[in-house]
Amino acid sequence: MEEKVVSACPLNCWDACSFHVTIENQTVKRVEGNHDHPITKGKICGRGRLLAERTNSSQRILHPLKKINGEWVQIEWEQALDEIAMRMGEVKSKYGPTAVMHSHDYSNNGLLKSLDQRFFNCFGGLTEVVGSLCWGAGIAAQTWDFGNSYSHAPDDIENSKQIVVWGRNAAHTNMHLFTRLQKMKKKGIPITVIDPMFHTTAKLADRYVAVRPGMDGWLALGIVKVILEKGWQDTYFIENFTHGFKDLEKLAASIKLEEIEVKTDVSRETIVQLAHTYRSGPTSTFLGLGMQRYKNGGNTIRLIDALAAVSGNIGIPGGGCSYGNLAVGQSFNKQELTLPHKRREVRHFTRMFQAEEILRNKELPVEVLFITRSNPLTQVPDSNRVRQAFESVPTIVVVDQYMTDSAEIADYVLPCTTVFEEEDIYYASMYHHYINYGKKLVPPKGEAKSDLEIWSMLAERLGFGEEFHYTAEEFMEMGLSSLNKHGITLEKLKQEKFLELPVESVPWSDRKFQTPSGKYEFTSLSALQEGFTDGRIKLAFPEESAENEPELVKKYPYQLLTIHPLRSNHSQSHHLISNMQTVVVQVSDVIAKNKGILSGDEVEIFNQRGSLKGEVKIIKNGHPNVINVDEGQWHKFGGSVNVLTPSSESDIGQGSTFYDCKVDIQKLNGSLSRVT
Ligand SMILES: Nc1nc2c(c(=O)[nH]1)N[C@H]1C(S)=C(S)[C@@H](COP(=O)(O)OP(=O)(O)OC[C@H]3O[C@@H](n4cnc5c(=O)[nH]c(N)nc54)[C@H](O)[C@@H]3O)O[C@H]1N2
Ligand SMILES: Nc1nc2c(c(=O)[nH]1)N[C@H]1C(S)=C(S)[C@@H](COP(=O)(O)OP(=O)(O)OC[C@H]3O[C@@H](n4cnc5c(=O)[nH]c(N)nc54)[C@H](O)[C@@H]3O)O[C@H]1N2
Ligand code: SF4
Ligand SMILES: [Mo]
Repeated sequence: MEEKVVSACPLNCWDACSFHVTIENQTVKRVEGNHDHPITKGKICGRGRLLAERTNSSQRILHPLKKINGEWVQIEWEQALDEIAMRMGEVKSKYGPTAVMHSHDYSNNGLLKSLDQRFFNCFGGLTEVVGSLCWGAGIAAQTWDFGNSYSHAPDDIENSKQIVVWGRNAAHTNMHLFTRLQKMKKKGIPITVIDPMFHTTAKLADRYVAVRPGMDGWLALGIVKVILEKGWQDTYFIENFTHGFKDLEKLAASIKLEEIEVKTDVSRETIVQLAHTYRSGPTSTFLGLGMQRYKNGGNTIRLIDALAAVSGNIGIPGGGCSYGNLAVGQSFNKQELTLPHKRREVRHFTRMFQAEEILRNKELPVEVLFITRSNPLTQVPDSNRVRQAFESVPTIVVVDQYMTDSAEIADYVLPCTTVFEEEDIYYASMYHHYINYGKKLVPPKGEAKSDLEIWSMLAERLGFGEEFHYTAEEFMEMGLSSLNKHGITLEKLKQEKFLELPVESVPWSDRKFQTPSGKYEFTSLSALQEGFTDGRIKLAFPEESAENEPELVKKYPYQLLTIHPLRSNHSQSHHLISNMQTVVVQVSDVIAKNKGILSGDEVEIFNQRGSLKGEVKIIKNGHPNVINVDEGQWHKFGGSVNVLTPSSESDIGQGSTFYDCKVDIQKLNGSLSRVT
């Protein structure tokens, strides 16, 4: 008999959707949207629906595997865990706990997933990856400017008179914002999209601005300049609630609008129109993550924040500069879950430089590498280097559901459960502030175990088992303990399936900012405290730009973007969708014309780090210098575009610089032979 149960999407995504999952004979049949959820309202995307297939697929890893003489051999859990624990113990007594490294990301948004930190803290420490491939520069920027990164509640868009979507491909990545944009458009609210790619979100816009990649900060300063020249700024807000405005004024005065036009490829007329947009608000700005994945990314976001502040759009209904919504994750009692006081020694490698650090640290080498909730061989930049670094590590343990590129190079692969085979609380610190409950719905396939079970069994063997002598329920209660005073308990969550967190719908409406001065800071005092020489906003160029690297750009003239795929969360779907198994190289019509390239041609794109072959699809109307290859492709289907991207770090926040990347392109003769 079929049964429909409420569950939740675990994927790293803006939307944190609520599901109805149909179960029959202990098997997941279908995943659909839950109409009762106030934000996600019954609509989900293909990635969510595919979670049924992710659970049922015959490609799942069903048993622990060990690589012996280059071949995978199935072994018992007991053997796998005994051997891994013994190796960890040996390494710890010889070198200390930092000889064990944990490379992880956030592929699953479950609260209990943070228990990996409890495990390593109780182990005594580790080499930990810090910073973010995803949004580090922008989070640091907003933290400097506002003291935190908070978003307006989704429905507050109803109060906007102008909407600017700045570097967020909502149609592909944030479907419930897209639905709201469509609604607002119908109501006649003007929508502006600023993005070098003319994608589905751009098509919806009333005004589309094809900014030169990495130059959004300059554009924002241009708009500020016009606002100040015309006297359209919110003087009351600036005088009473901000710090450092004079520095911003000086920066604006230091550059001519003509220069901004030339550098950004945006005309004066458009810049003036954008100033009007910010003047005739409330104007809500939805920042994406695209324009901060550059060397100058932090300053870019600071300049856009500054524009929202100068134009009086902070702390008002229908306004805001919405990026992350950290208030969500900050609501939980993570201290009690992760026990940070237990760690004795820790070494930090940034996510961006994890490969370089492994290769560089010869005196205290990484002896054991754990990879969980991530697929770094595909997702971390400069993947040839990542491969080289990881292959130099004596023991690699991967916990995953599938034989990914990262799993392929491991010594042990431990099979883990999918969302429907385990219980957890799901949330995203991105778009809305509801948390969802997900029950265990079906038995694990094969011998798969949850991450929590795996950490618990290893902890037992390593002598700190008692720290894991709690049930999943008890751990969830621990995490929710900070919310009990607001009436949020596990019992209530289980009953209602989703609950609204006590998070403000219109952040900063009291004009009390979490910065050292308590004001909005155009010049950041936190920056000074963190040891930066001054906290002023800088007007900088991307790293791989004609201004910074003229010789390099002569050799590799085209901007390579590597945006997120529509039908996959990063690398998670390609093996399950047959027509996603090639590399598609999207080339602007201008480049294609210059190079005599036609749609369907086989091409190679290359730079100083690597090369990648793929089939051309011509794109139009965006910035003329852009080539895009969606990130996430598997080695066996042609390979990850990260063979080309730079491992560098953003100006602030230890963020990535994936899109700060130049390539050249050449047409190949003959048909594309796939790597198998
Ligand atoms: N379908 C799908 N949805 C996803 C994900 C996925 O993998 N697939 N991943 C999830 C995750 S982890 C994240 S972080 C979010 C990301 O959500 P988004 O920020 O919406 O997505 P990105 O693909 O990172 O691309 C950002 C956009 O930035 C644009 N861009 C690139 N460079 C610049 C620039 O210099 N200036 C401007 N203005 N725009 C620029 C790109 O053209 C693209 O449209 O999406 C989440 N949702
Ligand atoms: N070129 C380029 N590269 C990028 C980006 C880009 O825009 N361009 N975007 C970056 C961004 S924003 C992000 S967030 C990162 C994402 O990087 P990752 O998080 O490494 O990417 P995923 O492909 O989602 O890989 C997650 C892996 O975790 C596994 N997994 C899923 N659920 C679980 C679980 O519960 N437990 C365990 N142990 N494993 C699980 C999946 O099977 C999958 O193999 O990629 C970054 N890489
Ligand atoms: S991937 Fe995002 S949009 Fe799709 S179902 Fe999951 S949370 Fe919703
Ligand atoms: Mo991300």
